[in-house]
Amino acid sequence: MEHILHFGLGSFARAHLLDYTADAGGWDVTGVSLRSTAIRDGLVEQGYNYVLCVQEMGIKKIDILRDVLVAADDPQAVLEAMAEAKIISATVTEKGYHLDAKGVLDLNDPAIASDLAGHGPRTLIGFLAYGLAGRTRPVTVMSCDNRIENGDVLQAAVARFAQAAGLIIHWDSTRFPNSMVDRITPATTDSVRKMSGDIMAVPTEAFREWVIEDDFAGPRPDWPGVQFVTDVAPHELRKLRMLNGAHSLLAYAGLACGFTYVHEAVTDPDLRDLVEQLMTEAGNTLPASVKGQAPAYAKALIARFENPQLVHRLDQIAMDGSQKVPYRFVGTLRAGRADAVVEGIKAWIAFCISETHADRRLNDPKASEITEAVHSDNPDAALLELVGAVDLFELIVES
Ligand code: CS2
Repeated sequence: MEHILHFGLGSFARAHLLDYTADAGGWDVTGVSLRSTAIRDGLVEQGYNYVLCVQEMGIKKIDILRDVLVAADDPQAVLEAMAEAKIISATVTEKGYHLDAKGVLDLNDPAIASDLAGHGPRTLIGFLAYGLAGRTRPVTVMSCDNRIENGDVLQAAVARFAQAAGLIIHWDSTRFPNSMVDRITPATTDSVRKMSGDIMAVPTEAFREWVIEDDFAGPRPDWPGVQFVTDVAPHELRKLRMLNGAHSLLAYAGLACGFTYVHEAVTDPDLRDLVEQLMTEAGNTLPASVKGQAPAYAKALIARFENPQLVHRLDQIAMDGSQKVPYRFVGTLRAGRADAVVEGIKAWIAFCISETHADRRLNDPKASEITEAVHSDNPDAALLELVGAVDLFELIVES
């Protein structure tokens, strides 16, 4: 049995990487939770097995998780597991990379500064830098997070950390493939737990997609249906600008209209028009190799969003906006005329302002900066500054 060490055992990884790997056969997975003990404690009771509740397909048992380590309890055990693994993968969400507004590792971020000072490590970046330092055996580090150039960004962050910490990494034997990941995975609910009889059950849709840069340092599972390509960028742009851009627009504009779920917001005629317009605008910015797929992709996305069985909360999508807005909206806007995307950014700004005025702290790693921006002399400009788009002030705010 070959082995993957995976950082971040949230629902998405359990519905995507683990599902594909279970289908491939011949590989198992050790999970690492960076801080929380909840997933380990929930899963250990059931031998690390859990079920996926796949819409239209039913219950699927996933039994390839071998162990769950909690990094905060025992960082040394994680570093030892890293030394053995041929593939180290990660889904720690956008904020787990600790990047600044320009997309560069923020050495002043408290968690990164603490890892650099040698207390820990506690972050994915710190673990990778210390765990890879001095290693000569080949290893593939595979980001499965939903962001542009996820592998390149992760490698750059680890390199910056290693340089600051004086660690030597043998880059020749280390690969960081980029990938595009997709499967809508709403947070689990009591009714899913009850229906499946598993307190750790993960609800997800039938659709799944994974495109990976064919750049591995060693063996990899034979994941069924995965596309291995030389350039993932066109697929990332298609997915992030169209699917995730539309999701974020529905979240901010939909919450403002009083909706709770994606399937409700997307059936509102005005929001539906706006979302279709955003997908058309985003599709127009795509590289030639995938541009032709955009209309059919948009149609398929609308059908996925309309699925009432998914029960996907808009407030789940609205969280961490400071991390998502840059590549879901701002990138599209820089690539071409996009009026519906402008509406999306305005809806995010309005969301930040109304939540702050209602005294609700945002679920966002930049929550304090957002509060400060909202209370500043020019909230629009200050908020745009946080997502690296203050130069687009006139286009966005004065349009
Ligand atoms: C969503 C994504 O929560 C969000 O921000 O837009 O998690 C989305 O469901 C996935 O990227 C789909 O693959």
